[in-house]
Formats: sequence, structure tokens, C-alpha cells
Amino acid sequence: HKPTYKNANFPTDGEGRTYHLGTKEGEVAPRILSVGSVSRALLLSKLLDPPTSGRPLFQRTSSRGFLTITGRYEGEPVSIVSTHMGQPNMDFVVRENRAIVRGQMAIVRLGTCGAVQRPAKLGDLLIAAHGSIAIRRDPDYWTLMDGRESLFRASNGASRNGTANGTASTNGSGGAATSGGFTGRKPYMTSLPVPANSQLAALLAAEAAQVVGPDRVVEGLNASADSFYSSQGRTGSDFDDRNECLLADLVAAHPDLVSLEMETFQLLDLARCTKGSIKAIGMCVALAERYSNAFLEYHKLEELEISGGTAALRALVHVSLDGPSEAEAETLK
Ligand code: R1P
Repeated sequence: HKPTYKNANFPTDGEGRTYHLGTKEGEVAPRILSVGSVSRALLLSKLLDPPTSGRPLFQRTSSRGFLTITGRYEGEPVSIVSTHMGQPNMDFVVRENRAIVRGQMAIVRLGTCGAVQRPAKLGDLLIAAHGSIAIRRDPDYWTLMDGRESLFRASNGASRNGTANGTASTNGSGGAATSGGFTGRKPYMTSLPVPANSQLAALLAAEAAQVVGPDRVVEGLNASADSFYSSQGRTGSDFDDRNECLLADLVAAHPDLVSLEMETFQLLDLARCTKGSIKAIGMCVALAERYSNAFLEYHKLEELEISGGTAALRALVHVSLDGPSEAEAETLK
């Protein structure tokens, strides 16, 4: 069965299902736990109140692979949505759920991330209580660099290579490039911070501290990058990424930076743009220490996901939301 979509501005099918997530009004709760993978969504759905024959769990996978599970936690309707990775996927999740849920919403992301600096360490729960900044690779840096180099070659020939400017463009050290270098332009741009919802952040921090202990919870600033590799400062020889100094520059500019991943900024930015109709926060399990290169043993991750998921669900059901919650509860019965 192939659905037909109407309205290119915001496509929905004949049943009112959104284009990518494939859910419609009544199937998603105003309190949403957004997770990076389908396996995490399924794992955390085990924390929901046991389904009864009169009230089974709602579960739907869209044609694009987004899984939505709706049930209750401590009696309150909640949805767990597998969001996949990166900014565009978080954009689908926030916008398409906003379109089908009535009243104020709360969204908590539970992800994994790199711990950027101490005190954040392997296995900790890192909460973006100070908000998030975006890190984006600026392709114009390379375009302008190439343009300048070919202009250079055309007018001066190879003999000019090795002048101060030419050296900066080709030395590949990343140092000069990261700080401006050849084109006067930086290869990576960082945005100003967008805030998290302070009420949700405080609730989540308190719940997380209860679940794993206060020494395993770190509140600070998050950075969300547009690549797992270049704009997170991972280096290699296949690409001219100019990112060798990126992590050091970030830490120097943001002493409270704790976590580096790929979705929290988009969530907080969109929540901000709803002017209060979405309360949002992000929390991540530190899967890697970027300052020591340690990586969590994968078998330990599930237990940490359950801890983080428990704290996130508790915060979600305790945060106050305005809006037609009775009508919403009615449609979710
Ligand atoms: C990269 O491996 C993915 O893991 C992190 C990053 O943000 C990115 O999505 O989060 P999740 O575990 O939530 O996917």
C-alpha cells in the first residue's frame, strides 16, 4: 500500500500521517524520549508500565525507519522515538511530532557522546544544562582556498609557493587553518549557545544523580557537530580536514564544554524557536573520552542506557506542561 501525500509545504497522507515519522494525532504523547537508535528505543520501552490487553503499547516503524513507541510511565503517557543520527533527523522528529501533538510538549534526548574534558569521564551522564553550540564545517573555506591557489598558479606559477600565505594553505598542519590561515576564513564555525529548558534540566540532573550517584553526573555545555569525524576533530589522512586544533580551540573557548555529539543543538534550537511550546534538554552517556582516547567497553553501555533512560523518563513525567492535556490523554486512551 503506497500512501498519497498532499501539500508539499508539510506533507501528510490521507490519514494525517507525517511524511518521515509516519505517525498521526493520537499516537504520540506530549512527553517524548528521543534516542539515537532503534535498539535503544526497544530497550527503554521495557521500562514503561506493563501493557494491558485494554491498553497495549503503540508501536510503529515508518517507511524511513523511525520507530515510535507510545505507552505510559508511572501512569503518564510517554513516547519513545528512535531519532537516528544528525541534525536533519532531529529536525524531522521535532517538527513532525510538534505537528501532531496538541498542547505544550517536553522532549528529552538520551544519546551517547564524547566527553571533551574533565570532570566529564567515561560512563558519566553528561547533561546539556548550559545549552548547546553547533559546530559546522564551512565548505567555502576549501572552495576559496582552491580558488586562491589556482589564481595563484595562473598568475605567478609554482615559484610563488612557499610564501607566507601559500605555506599556510598547503602545510596541512591545521593550526594556521583553524585560526583563519590562508583565506582569512575558518574551516569550522561555531554558533553562539542556545539554552536548554532550565526546569527540565534541573529535574533531569536530580533524577540522574539519584539513579547513578552525583559523582557520575556532569552538567555543562554541549556541542553538536555536523559530522562524526571532521567537525568533531577526528583526524585521518584521506581527507584534508584542517581540524587538528579543533578540540583544543573548543576547550579553550568554552571551559564548561562537556559533551560532543550530533543532535542536541538542533533539539534545543527548535525548542527555542517554538517560543515555549516545547521544553527540551539533552543528556548523553559518555561513550568516549576525547582527551584520553578511551572508549567504553560496549557491554557496559546497555546498563548506562537503562540508567539514563530511567532518569529521563522520570524527568519527563514530572515536568509541568500547559495545554489541552485532558484532550491529549483522551486521544491516547
Ligand atoms: C554517532 O555514532 C552517533 O552517536 C551519538 C551521536 O550524536 C550520533 O548520533 O548519539 P546517539 O548514540 O544518540 O546516536
